[in-house]
Amino acid sequence: MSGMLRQRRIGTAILMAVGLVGAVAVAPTARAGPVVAAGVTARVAGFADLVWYNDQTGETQIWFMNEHRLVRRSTVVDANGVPALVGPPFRIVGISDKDEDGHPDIVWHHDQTGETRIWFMKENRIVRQATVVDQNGAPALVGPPFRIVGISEMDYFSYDDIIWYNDQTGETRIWFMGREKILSQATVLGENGLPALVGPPFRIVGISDVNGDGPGDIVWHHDQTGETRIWIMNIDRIYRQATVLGENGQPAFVGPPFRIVGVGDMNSDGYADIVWHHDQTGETRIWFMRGERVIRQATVVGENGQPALVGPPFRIVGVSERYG
Ligand SMILES: [Ca+2]
Ligand SMILES: [Ca+2]
Ligand SMILES: [Ca+2]
Repeated sequence: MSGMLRQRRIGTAILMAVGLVGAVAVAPTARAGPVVAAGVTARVAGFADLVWYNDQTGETQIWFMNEHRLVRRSTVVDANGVPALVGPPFRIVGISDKDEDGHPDIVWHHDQTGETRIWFMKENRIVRQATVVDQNGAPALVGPPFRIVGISEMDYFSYDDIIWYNDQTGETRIWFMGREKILSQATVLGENGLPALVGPPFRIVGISDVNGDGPGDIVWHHDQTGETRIWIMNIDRIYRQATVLGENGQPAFVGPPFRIVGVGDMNSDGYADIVWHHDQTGETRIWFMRGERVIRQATVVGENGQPALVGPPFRIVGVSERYG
């Protein structure tokens, strides 16, 4: 990717990459500000956007955000400017700036053929489509019991990576990507170096850099207790686990009708935030995070400053991160 490292990957993340992880104590509050290193094309993290999908019409709609404020909404269109309407068996499985051009790209999975397809976007327009391929250039077709649970930068190398979960074994698997090509694969390992196998009632609800050190972290939710749990990752290995704490410092247990619909840095401070949706009122609520701690909450508001309440047939299918 021609040296286009993200700013926030510079620093502790690189030390971790060369095996100094044990020597690096990352205190969230002591996180250094953006640093521009020589020879690196610096990028400024932007606000994450929300992506909605209409189950009836097949419309995909991007909400360009400024923190919890909706700036404008746009329907995704094809190269000719015509709304790109897509339905089952294709399903949106993640949003990411896969080619790091500052625009969120949309990742689809075909439930029957197992194809993973990427829409490379410029704002709300599809500029290129590609099928994910293996090292030999052949389409990488994968289906149940594996399913895609997130797209995130896991190794701070090359492009955003695709994370799979195996519903039968509880394995979490990472495809390290070079644009649409799989460069390598790895099973997520626990602190003890063995595969970290987890099943229901825990469920992966989002993947993004929660502690601000670069690599994406894996966010789980417990369907019964309402606990939100984070695997702080060092590439494919769990570095630390933490339960999300509320503003009062106590574990924050939340369950239905609130549901986590994505994780991404909504206020551009380097720490991923947790986005909830209320199934009954249509409220979208953001937990602004500092590591595993909620520091502030806000309801998403529309262009008029009023709560933007949206429900079926629309649902949030992903939270992007913008760079540039
Ligand atoms: Ca990567
Ligand atoms: Ca991280
Ligand atoms: Ca944030």
